[in-house]
Formats: sequence, C-alpha cells, structure tokens
Amino acid sequence: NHLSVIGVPMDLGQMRRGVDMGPSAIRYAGMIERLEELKYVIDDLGDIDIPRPERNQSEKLDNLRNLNEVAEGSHRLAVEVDKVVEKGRFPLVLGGDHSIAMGTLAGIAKHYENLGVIWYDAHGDLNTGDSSPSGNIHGMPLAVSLGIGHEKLTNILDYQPKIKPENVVIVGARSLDEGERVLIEEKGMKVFTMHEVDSMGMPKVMEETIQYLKDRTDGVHLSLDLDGLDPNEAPGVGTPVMGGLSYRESHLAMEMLYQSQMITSAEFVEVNPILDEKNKTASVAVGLMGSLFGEKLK
Ligand code: DIR
Ligand code: MN
Ligand code: MN
Ligand code: MN
Repeated sequence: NHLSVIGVPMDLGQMRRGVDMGPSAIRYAGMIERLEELKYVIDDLGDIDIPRPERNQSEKLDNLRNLNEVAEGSHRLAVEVDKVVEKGRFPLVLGGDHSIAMGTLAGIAKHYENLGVIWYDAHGDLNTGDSSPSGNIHGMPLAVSLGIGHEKLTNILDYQPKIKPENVVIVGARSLDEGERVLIEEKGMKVFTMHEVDSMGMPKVMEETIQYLKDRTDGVHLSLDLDGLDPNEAPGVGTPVMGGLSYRESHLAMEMLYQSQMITSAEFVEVNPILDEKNKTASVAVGLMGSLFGEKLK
C-alpha cells in the first residue's frame, strides 16, 4: 500500500498541444487526497523533465515524429520507474500522451519473467513507422514494447522485447489500422473490441481477461488511455472515437481488477485539459483510480 506517483508532461508523441498538462490536471482533480483516503501512502515524485525539440517544427525521421525527444523522455521515465519497482512500490504514472508507455514498461518489465499488460484503449497502439498513417509515436508504444519498431524506441534500457504478445489483452478497441490488424492476427493477440464488450458484456470481458492473465503472468500492468472511454464521458482527449466504453463499464472493470488483486503497476494517459470540459476527463481518471484502488469495495 505504498504508491509512487510519476507525472510525465509529454506531448511530442502526437500533434495536439495540451496533453503535457495532463499530470497537473489529474493532480488538480484531487488524486492524492482521494488515494490517501484509501489509506495508501503516496510518494509523489513530481514530473519527469521532458526534452523540447530543437526546432519549433516537429521533425519526422523514418515517419517518427519527434523520435529523439520521445525516446529520451521515455528513457528518463524508465529509469525512475525502475527505481520505484526496485523499492517494492507500486508505480502510478500520469500522462502525457501514450508514447510514455514504452518508458513505463521498460522500467517495469525487467523485474518480471512474464509481465502481463491490459491495454484499455480505443486504439491498438501497434503501429510502426512503416505502418503508421500519422507518424505519431503515441500510436506505437505497444508494438515497441513487443520489440517491434525503431531501435531507439525498442531498446530503451538496453533490452528487448519488454513483453510477450500472448501476455497482452486489449480492451475497448474500435479504431485499428490495417497494419495493426495484421500484427494482431499474426501474433494471435487477445483483443476485446467494442463488439465483444457489447455482445458479452463488461463483466464477462473482465472475468476472461483476469482469468487469462492469472494463468500466465507474474504481474500485470494496466495502461489506461482515457480515449478508451466514450468521448461523451471523457471529452478531453486528442483522438476521440465514438462508441466507447461507458463510465459505469469502466468503473466495473476497475473494481474487478481491484478484487483480482493482480495489478502491480498502472498508468493513466492522454488527459488533455485544453480539449476538456472543466477538467471532467481528469476527474474521471481520478474516479477510476479510486475504483482500481478499492474505493467501492474496501
Ligand atoms: C492512430 C491513432 N492509430 C495512429 N492512435 C492513437 O496515429 O497510429 N492511439 N490515437 O491512442
Ligand atoms: Mn532536443
Ligand atoms: Mn493509446
Ligand atoms: Mn487511444
């Protein structure tokens, strides 16, 4: 019950300004107080220092926008996360755009034989420079963590891959690019798209997710992109996609994860207060953290 919080004011993995203020927005929404109420000891380590591009214009190398800065920022995050896990504490990372997940996972995965990952997102984040329609690295961190992509990204902390495709479960997908579909098929990855959520219901989806990961992993990281939720409930995100997971479904998912006691690290990303309505999305993120850490059930 010792959480270490790390903010990552990163916005270089995509093109909408403002997501770098996500960590402030989440803290402002009362995160620390909310978790302290649940009797956790919170160590807020502040924010990672993110490099700024030398030119005002973003540079694209091999269809990878701001490659060097994103790689360096993720490396710095990885070093901090590594120390947190080393101390036996639970890392809680606040984004920032989703590119930071490659840093989070780099810091965590070296401590596990078979780290599991729940990727709660409208997107697969399984692109590479070759397959990406946008060149935005926030659409690539899951591929990178599987060891697929540019060396500067896949080799953070000098090892790869970080995770195995069979240890990943994607929940909430409804916008997958062609290259991502091919990769999912090729690797036989477990994906619960909105079709499955609609037809099976969230309780069954999470039951299967938990059972599946319980059997094969020795720790589970939750990577929660707020755009996994429906934009009506989480409007402050850079790439909203209609028809998403509801507020209640998401709380239920978090509560079931709390009951499972399997989550060993988590990150909440893509909160963009500039695109938000009165900090609603940050508040939703804090509420979900409450459920993930036992607010409803303790
Ligand atoms: C799209 C969007 N698949 C891309 N990805 C996003 O640019 O690769 N991921 N928004 O969360
Ligand atoms: Mn620079
Ligand atoms: Mn994402
Ligand atoms: Mn997304």
